[in-house]
Amino acid sequence: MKFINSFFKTLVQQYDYLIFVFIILLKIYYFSHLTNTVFITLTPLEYLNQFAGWLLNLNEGGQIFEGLILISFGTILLSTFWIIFLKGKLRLIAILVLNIIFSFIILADAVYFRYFGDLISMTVLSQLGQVGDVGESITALFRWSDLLFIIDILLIIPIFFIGYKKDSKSKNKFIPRAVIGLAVLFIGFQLTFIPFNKSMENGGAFQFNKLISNMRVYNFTGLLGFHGADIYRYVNDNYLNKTTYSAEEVKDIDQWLTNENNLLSSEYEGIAEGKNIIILQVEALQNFVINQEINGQVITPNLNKLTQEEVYFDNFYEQTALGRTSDAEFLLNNSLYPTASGSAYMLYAKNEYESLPEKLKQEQYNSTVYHAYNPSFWNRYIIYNQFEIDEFYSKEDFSEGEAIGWSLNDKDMLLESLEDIKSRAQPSYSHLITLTSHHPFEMPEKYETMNLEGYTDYSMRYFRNYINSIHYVDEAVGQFVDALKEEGMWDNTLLLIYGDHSSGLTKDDPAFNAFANTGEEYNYFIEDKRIPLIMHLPGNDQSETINKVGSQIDLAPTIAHLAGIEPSSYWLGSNLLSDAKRQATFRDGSFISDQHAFLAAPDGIYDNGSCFDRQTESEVPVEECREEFNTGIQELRISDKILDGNLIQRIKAMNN
Ligand code: GP9
Ligand code: MN
Repeated sequence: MKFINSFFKTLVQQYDYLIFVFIILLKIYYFSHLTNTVFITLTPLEYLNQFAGWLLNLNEGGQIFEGLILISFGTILLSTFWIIFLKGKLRLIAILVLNIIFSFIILADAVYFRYFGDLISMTVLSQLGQVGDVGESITALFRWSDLLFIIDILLIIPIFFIGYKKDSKSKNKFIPRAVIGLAVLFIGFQLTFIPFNKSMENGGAFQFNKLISNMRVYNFTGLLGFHGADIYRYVNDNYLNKTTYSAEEVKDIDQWLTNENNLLSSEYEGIAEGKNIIILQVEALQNFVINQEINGQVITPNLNKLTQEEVYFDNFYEQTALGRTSDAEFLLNNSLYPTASGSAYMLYAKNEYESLPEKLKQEQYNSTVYHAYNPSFWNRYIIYNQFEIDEFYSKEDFSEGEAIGWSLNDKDMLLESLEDIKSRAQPSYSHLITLTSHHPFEMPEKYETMNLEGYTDYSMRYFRNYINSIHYVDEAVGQFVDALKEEGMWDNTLLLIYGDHSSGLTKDDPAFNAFANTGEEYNYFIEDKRIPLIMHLPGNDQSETINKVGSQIDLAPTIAHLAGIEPSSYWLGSNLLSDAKRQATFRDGSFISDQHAFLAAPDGIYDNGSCFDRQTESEVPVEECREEFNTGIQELRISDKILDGNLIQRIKAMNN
């Protein structure tokens, strides 16, 4: 009885902690209100009802998992339960300090979000000062209403003083406090990890590990959970599990890089020297639609014309991994491989690089990326600084226009980009990244202009959408090329067009299979990765189709070759216009060369893979692929080490 008495007394004495938790929760709620990001959609009563049902096992509690209230609450308890063990002055100070820290984090995130549409991550903090010219405008981002994030700190001090005096009179027993403290820890743990694990199971694990953007992590961890996971990742990568590279090893890699650079010359060397360069990276453009008809209609008339009049690579492959579009960009910019998990854009955003734009800058080029989407997506606005890209013309810079799919339609996007390119000093380097043909390739009906009779089955919807969407994008490319000609820029521009990665149409898609002839394992493997590469070389009027294997990693060395500039020794690709021995190596160790195609087994064991002869398209003994496989694996390892150890910086420091 005595214990129960003192237990309840102690429980009542936790009112200050309760107020504190409630206030932080309110602030987090206010944050999601200001930023218009996910939070609970139920009214408080409905919520409590569902919550109780879930607790008592009466229902699945489906909706309580929507929004972030469970996990937001849980993460506060989890990070502050220890306050319950404190008493007196110490407790008061702890509450105040925690309140100040949390409020500051939430306020900083709110202000940062206003400008970048992103949360402050450890990456951002570790490169403060490089985030562009935001510094001066940060004060302009504050609003009076932001005071709500900190107002209580001033008001709360006197309240605590009253409470503190009262507390000090009563005897505060340890055991009841320990019981309450541990209970709070337990509840915090459950409220954090039950919803977290639930969303990990529901496809969240992929999102969480893929690291597309901070906001996607936030979407199921909540604000404090995001910071917790972010700090954990940072400490783990930089301290706990940091691989160290000895000076010896760094030297060896430097040596290897210098030896490996097989950049032979070609008749086109320097043909684009001092000319404007435009790189047109087309979302999900695969090669199987090029020079093809469906129901008697040409799918990509404009691209086809270019393949016939310009230099066209029909044995060219994409090498992206989980980083999708950003991996394609990464390959173009750095001629390094994407990472095996996550995305290089998120994981290595503060590394030193020797990018193509940086190399071009040394030859007086200015560089701009044009992409009508949120700058924080794929961490672009951060990593572009590392690539020394001068400007990022992103969503808010483009005019409103009609949106198709994810964003502004490609026709307007390309023409508006061209307007801007015209205003740039010469020579300029422009990387245009389209978006209309993004999965699931849906467009307003009026743009679905292809007659796709015979493909109306529901199971064929992606294929159908894809054909219509690519046809639309082809028109956009046609208009863009026409505009370049009208502006008199065509003869003075080096233009490259290629797809970023495959469309995601799979083996199980009957229409895709029949149309692209991908029924056999070998054919699917090739066709799934094959993308067109078209090059318009200024002042060249001979057309050519190049059948030698090439891949995205070869883009930067080739562009440098055409622009007549020295390639970086950190680039792993080689010049596509030369006879250099090449192979397209993929992230899992699979590869395609002129002689062989090797399909790595899911278990990663070499002998379980399949080796094909490209001439006969038939499977041959796996041994025949061994040598090229080893070459590929070696390159992947070097690339991974360069990223993991930030070795470009190390090597530069070493050689200085
Ligand atoms: C958005 C775009 C998304 O910026 O890059 O493309 P994805 O990576 O999903 O292909
Ligand atoms: Mn993409």
